[in-house]
Formats: sequence, structure tokens, C-alpha cells
Amino acid sequence: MHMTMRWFGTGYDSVTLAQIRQVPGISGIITTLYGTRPGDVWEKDAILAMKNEVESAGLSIAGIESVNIHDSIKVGSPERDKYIDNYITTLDRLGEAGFRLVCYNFMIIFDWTRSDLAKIRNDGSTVMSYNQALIDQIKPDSMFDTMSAKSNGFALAGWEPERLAHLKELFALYEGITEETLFVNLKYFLERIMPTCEKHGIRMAIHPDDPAWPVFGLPRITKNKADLQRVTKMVDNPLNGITLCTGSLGTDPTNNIPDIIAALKGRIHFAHVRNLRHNAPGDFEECAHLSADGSLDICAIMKALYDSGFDGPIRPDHGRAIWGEVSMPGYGLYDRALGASYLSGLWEAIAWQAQE
Ligand code: CS2
Ligand code: MN
Repeated sequence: MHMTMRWFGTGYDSVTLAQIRQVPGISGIITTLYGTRPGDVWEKDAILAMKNEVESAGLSIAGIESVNIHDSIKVGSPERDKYIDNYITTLDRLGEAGFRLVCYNFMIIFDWTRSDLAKIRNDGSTVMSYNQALIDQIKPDSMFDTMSAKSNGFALAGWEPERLAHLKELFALYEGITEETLFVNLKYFLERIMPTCEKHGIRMAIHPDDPAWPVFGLPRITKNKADLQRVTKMVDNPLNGITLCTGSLGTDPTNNIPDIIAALKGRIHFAHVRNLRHNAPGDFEECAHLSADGSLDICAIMKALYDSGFDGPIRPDHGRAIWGEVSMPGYGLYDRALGASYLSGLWEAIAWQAQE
């Protein structure tokens, strides 16, 4: 594995590349071309400028998170072929620039969802949290306001304001869409892009649903082991893989993450490892990465990744806001740096033990 951190780009992030470079063990960053919209063809020059900026800071880009999917592809409408062609052109350009990992998701309308972006914990830190009872009281139209209210002025990844300004149309577009249709449309998309992935050796890594159940009645198809196995088997190419996001899969306490890792062996191309704390069914909050702070056994998860022969990038995921840092919620430097060091320490100990 190699330890990485996500970086949102100059102007989008409170954290600098120079700071990330000083976090022990970090050699790579995960980023994307912010400012592009789902369906856009990425400009060659912009891809190279992004690469150069990171490399001049002494780091490398370990993967792209995300190249987002246009709604027509998820819904399967006639213009999807044009947008899949655009996606293929973007993949081709990323491949030519040397990139070998692309994360994406197939969540509809809303990406990751939270009811509070700054819940205060006993120690004074703040975390993002989710309470189904609160979400049930929110109308989908006001979800964006809820999400942006405590975003510290940062654009939230996956919550593009221009797209969410058309919520009513989006809901109409997805009217009648079922899990089955989503699987069929995802298969169609993957089959069309695989030749380009093969040409460059690009590993596709679908990110699971967060939370791992339908929100606002919208179907979700990457919630658990069965879903992820179906996705990898329906297009049985090793380049069609997943992002193992423990914080997303872990929202459902019945998801046994070490078991999911063993079942998806060889198809996990990217890992987001973080903890969360279950308060009650449908009610959870984020926390420090340490096992003792939450409900997930992070050591067992790292061990399962090690035992599966995982060789891709890992990144810490959402952290707490601590020590007065003001950042995009979940993406401050301090708690993610603590998380990265903790995860690297676990890996070192697991590898050492394995050689004994
Ligand atoms: C999530 C998502 O992993 C995360 O941090 O917040 O925004 C994730 O980046 C996307 O769903 C991946 O496409
Ligand atoms: Mn994640």
C-alpha cells in the first residue's frame, strides 16, 4: 500500500501541498480537476498543469477522485452515449498523462449525505454526523442549504451548486428508476469504458454509497458485499474494481468490513480508511481514526487489507475539526495527518509481525 492524502487544489483547499509533504509517510495525493462538471471532457493542458503543480511540490498524484458520472449515464437516457464518449476521452487523456487509478461513484442526485457538518463532541472537536430522524424532516430541496450552512464557505466535494439548483428536474429525471435499472446502466457504462482502461491499465474504483442505504427514496447499488460483488462480477475485468471506503460501508453495522475485503480480494484498487461511531440505528457520527474512538476495528481492517495483498493507495478519510483549524468539513490537515500516521503505524506493525 502507499499512504496518500486527498487534496482539493489551490483555491479549493485550506491545506497546502507543502503541508501534506511533511506528514510522515505520504508520497502521493489524490485529487481531481475541480471546476469541471460531470460530463465535461477534461482539457489536456489542465490535466498536465494539475500534474506539474503536484510534482513541483515534491509529491505525485496517486489517483483521481473523482471523475464524476453524468446523470444521463445513470438514468440511461439517449444522450448517454455522447457523455460516455466524453468520459472515454477524459480517461484516454488521463492515461496518456500517466494516471492509473480513477475513483467514481454511482450515487444519484446526492453524493455523501449528513444532517450536521459540525456536531460538537465532548472534547470540543466537531465532526460530521447523520441522524435519519433529522433527515426525514428535511425536504430534499433544502438538503443543499443544510449541507452548505456549516461548510465554512468551502465548496463540498460532490455537492456542485449548479447541479443541485435543478433538484426538481433531477428528481423528475430519476422518477421510476430502480436498483435494477441502475445496475444495468452501470454495466453498460463499464463495458463501454473497459477497452480504454485496458489500453492504459487504468483501474476503476467505484466508491460505495454513504450512508449505505437509500436516502429520500432514491435507490443505491453499492451498499454492501452482495452489491459490490455484483458490480465486479457483472463486468468481470480486473480493472473494474472498488474503493473500499470503511466510513461509508461502516454506516451499516451489519456490513462486516474485513469479510468484504476478503470477498473482494484483488478488486480493491483504492482504500479510504476511517472510523465512525454508531449511536443508534440510523444515527452515527464521525470520530478520530483510532479504533477506540469509534465502532470499527481499524486494526482488523488494515490486517484484512494486508492479508488480501492490497497494493493500492490508502487515504485517511473525513477527520474531526480540531485545534481550531478551519477547513472544508472533514478535510482539515490535523486530524487527517493523525489518521494517516496511525494507519501507517498499524500497517508497519502488521507487516513486521508477518515477517516474524
Ligand atoms: C466522500 C465522497 O470519500 C469521501 O470522502 O466524501 O465525496 C467521495 O469522494 C465520492 O463519493 C467519490 O466519488
Ligand atoms: Mn470515502
